[in-house]
Amino acid sequence: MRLSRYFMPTLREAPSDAQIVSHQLMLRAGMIRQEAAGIYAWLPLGLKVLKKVEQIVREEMNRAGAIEILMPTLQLADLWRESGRYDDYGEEMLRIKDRHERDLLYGPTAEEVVTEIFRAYVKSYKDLPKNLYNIQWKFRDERRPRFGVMRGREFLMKDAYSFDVDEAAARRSYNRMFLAYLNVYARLGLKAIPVRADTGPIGGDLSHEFIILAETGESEVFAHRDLVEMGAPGADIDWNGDLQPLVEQRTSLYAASDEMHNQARFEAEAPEDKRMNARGIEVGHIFYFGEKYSKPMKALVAGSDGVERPVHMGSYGVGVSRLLGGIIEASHDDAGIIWPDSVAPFGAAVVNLRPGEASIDAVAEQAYQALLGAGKDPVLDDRDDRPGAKFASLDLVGIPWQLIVGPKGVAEGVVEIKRRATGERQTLPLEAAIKAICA
Ligand code: 5CA
Repeated sequence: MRLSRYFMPTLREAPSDAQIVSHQLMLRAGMIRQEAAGIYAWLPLGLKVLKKVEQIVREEMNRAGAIEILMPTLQLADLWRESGRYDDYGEEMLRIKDRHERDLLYGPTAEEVVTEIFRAYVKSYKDLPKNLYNIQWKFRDERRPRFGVMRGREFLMKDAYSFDVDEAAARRSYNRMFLAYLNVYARLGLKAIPVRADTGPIGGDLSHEFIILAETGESEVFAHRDLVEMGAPGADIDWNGDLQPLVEQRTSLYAASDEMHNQARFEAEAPEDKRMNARGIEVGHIFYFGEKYSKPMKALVAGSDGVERPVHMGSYGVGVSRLLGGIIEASHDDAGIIWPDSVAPFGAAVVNLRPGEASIDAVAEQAYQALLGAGKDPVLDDRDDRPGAKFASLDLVGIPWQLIVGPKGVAEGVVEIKRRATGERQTLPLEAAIKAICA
């Protein structure tokens, strides 16, 4: 991609209504454009990062045995009448009528739809367990949409739904998602803390929220400090084995959202110097709710004894679009965003300081082709602009590497590389520079 032909509308100043740094930086970097309160268009750079985050979530879901489907954004009100949630959900639900006066809604979540799909096909315990997920836009008519993609009205969610024969099996499915979530956040460069959580309108009795620490976060957490440093389990655990010890290792340390917090228990379970009370961003929420939907919606499976019983379900949400804001809150400096390599919109930028000057263009093109061949997804900054302005915009949008090609270096047979995260610079022959970037 050549920046001279790209669409990256960066802004010098953030609009004054953007209160938190991630919202300001997403607007300034030309990632999103607000179309209505809490509703955004995704511009090229924002869309690229969104797709990368989505793909990491997808890979970790697949690894943990979940199967991808795609459910519609528009859902029939009648399904929600079956579960009893149509009237309960309140003003957050966007209700729509079609030309036949049928009641539809823009899905805020998909327990009803997935239960309808499941009950149409699965009848026996022999077909269990199953976990179906989708990555789809949701709509919640939030009273106070704010902080950009953090609390949108339209937002992208990964929602997975597990189906099991009984509670013990459902808890095994829950454990798989619990650990898969930790792997997702680790790949995004985030430290997420699983905390015991309230179940709200989804229902059920077992639930965890995954919180990343940030002062601007809307959630409050109380947790044992050691939990923050405890790493993710890693991709190579035995997903079909007993995961309970790995889960217990993490759930045995005190951690609760403010709704679930119990100060006396906190003080009994965590020594004073290990007690942390901080703000954070909820980037995932998982629930086990048993028969809450399967019973009223008659999603029944025959057990090994031939008796039909409601299937046991859980649901597992990741705020995919919210994660972009979360990553930026966790990783930025005064100059702009610092993307982790795993989700950066481009892997490296080749900065041509003299576009139009043949000898410089040739080296820049050679560098660009080499990075392209190495799968680094580079961008070529061939814009006719002051070097200072080019560097500032590349720092702002957070591309992890800059490879700078200018007249002085070309005369000496070298280029300069700069690592965005540390500001560290090296002057090297082109081949060594490519190697350093690809290491
Ligand atoms: N059905 C369940 C799980 S599949 C569910 O809807 N859970 S949820 O309500 O907790 O949402 C899942 C995740 O979506 C949250 O953890 C949060 O990260 C994200 N999310 C929720 N509301 C919004 C919003 N208004 N804007 C952006 N992200 C949101």
